[in-house]
Amino acid sequence: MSRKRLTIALVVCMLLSSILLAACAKEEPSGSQETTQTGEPNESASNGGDSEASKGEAPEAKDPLGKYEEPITVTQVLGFAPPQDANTPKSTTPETNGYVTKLKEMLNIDLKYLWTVPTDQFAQKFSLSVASGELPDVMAVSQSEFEKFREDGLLADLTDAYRQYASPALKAYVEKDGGTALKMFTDADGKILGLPNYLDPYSSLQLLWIRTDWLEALNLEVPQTIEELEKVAEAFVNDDPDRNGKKDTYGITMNKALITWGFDARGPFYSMGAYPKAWVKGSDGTLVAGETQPETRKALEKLQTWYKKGILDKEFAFKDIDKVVEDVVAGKVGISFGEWWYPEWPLNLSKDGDPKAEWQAYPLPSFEGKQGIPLIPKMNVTKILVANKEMKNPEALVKMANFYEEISSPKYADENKPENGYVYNWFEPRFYNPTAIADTYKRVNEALTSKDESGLDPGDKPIYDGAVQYLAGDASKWGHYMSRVAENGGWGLTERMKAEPVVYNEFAGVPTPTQVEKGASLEKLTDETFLKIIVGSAPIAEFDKYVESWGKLGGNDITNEVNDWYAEQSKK
Ligand SMILES: [Ca+2]
Repeated sequence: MSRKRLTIALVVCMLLSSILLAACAKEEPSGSQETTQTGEPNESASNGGDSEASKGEAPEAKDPLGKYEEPITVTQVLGFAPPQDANTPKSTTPETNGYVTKLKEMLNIDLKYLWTVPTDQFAQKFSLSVASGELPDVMAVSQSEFEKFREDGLLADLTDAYRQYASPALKAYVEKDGGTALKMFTDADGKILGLPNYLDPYSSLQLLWIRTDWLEALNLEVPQTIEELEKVAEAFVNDDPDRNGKKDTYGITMNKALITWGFDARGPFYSMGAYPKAWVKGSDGTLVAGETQPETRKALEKLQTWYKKGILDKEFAFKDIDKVVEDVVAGKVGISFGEWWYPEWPLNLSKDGDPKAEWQAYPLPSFEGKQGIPLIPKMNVTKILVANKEMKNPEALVKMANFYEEISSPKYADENKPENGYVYNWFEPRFYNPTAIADTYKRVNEALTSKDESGLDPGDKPIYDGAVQYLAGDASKWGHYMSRVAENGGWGLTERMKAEPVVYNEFAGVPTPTQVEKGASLEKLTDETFLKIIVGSAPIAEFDKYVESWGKLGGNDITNEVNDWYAEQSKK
């Protein structure tokens, strides 16, 4: 599950950063397999020059950026790629990174790399370090690594360090969700063992995207129910919505990976109250695997009829996402379930090919009188910052994170530049605003209404400027405007959906032992069975046999393990 979420975040950021956006441009998959989205911090901590006060017993606030009187050394390891920004001086190395030299100047911390390797060698090198017990002081780790380190007792207690030293800017990010994520990395005694970075869980919310120009061409209304959607989709197949005299369009996109990061079956399933490959709360309060529930059976039955009617592409079971995107861009399809960022890619390309193409987002339709409720992850953790328990100054981890936020603030905008040798993604710890997209959406809309730009953060500016250009008639900014700014656009609707019910994927733990052992073969069984049912090569009754096999082949054990984890969480 976490890999899936990671892929989504990675892809979104790849897409977005290729499209101009500063708010997502600072993104990098590092050796520690994390992916982050960034926003600009909007608070900055005071830069005091106080010397380190003596360690009091009671947690009392200390200067977040207090300079050590004597230099201290903090060790790290790094998997790195060449700087993304072409303006970075060629001579810049991880050791001469502007962040590293500035850290020394401001805090008197010497950052030493035990080793640095190209990103693709990081995982192997890091597991060797783990095996040999030669861990650095500060590490950015995955959830699985965190669990292993915690079980092995390798992690420093960060409670006092965080409570005493975290700057308001850092706290605002780490605890933006009210402390839920932080609690996941706090042990049973209340000791904070890791500081999480995470994304807004709503960033994967499913919406219904429809070509409203096709609706208008055929004199159809926006569908509110699955039944109406089916009628619209049939008309898109049979009634020549593009008016070229050929039967060359189909209704709804889907690709061979049914549950993935785009152009897939999540939207139709969720609309019908089915949540395959998610752990949702069952009627007795325990967690159940969505793929084995009666709602999923019913949804598969419906998808089977859609396939038969030609609403789904006859070739979808052979198509990956790229192929489906080609259909969208070529104007062959008018309905696609998906996320807020579709206008930025690839709907913008569909519009480039056909300026009349109008894509609009709507909430999930209802099914049999019940409103479709989208699924979102309970938690979307991208990486966890931890300290080795041997580390002499664990508070330095927190102070370094404070430093990153400080240096990212507008105050340092002239100094903190690639041409000055600052390579942000070689530096850890970096924490980002989990609600950067939502915050930018809000500020940009306020500025558009008031015509006053003074409330904008530096990262908002390109989005604001693009919106102004779009509103003045520059159609090339449509994708950008419809994704991030328009009230009826992708994020605008996502933001409104925050007031509506959601279903949570409740399991946010590391893979359970049986999942590790049998999860992949169970996923394969699920994928193959569902595809066979949808394309009609197996009858719906196959589902009942599947549910039985799924349980026997490890699913029942996994369900127990997942519920053990769940019971554990509720005790915290
Ligand atoms: Ca046609």
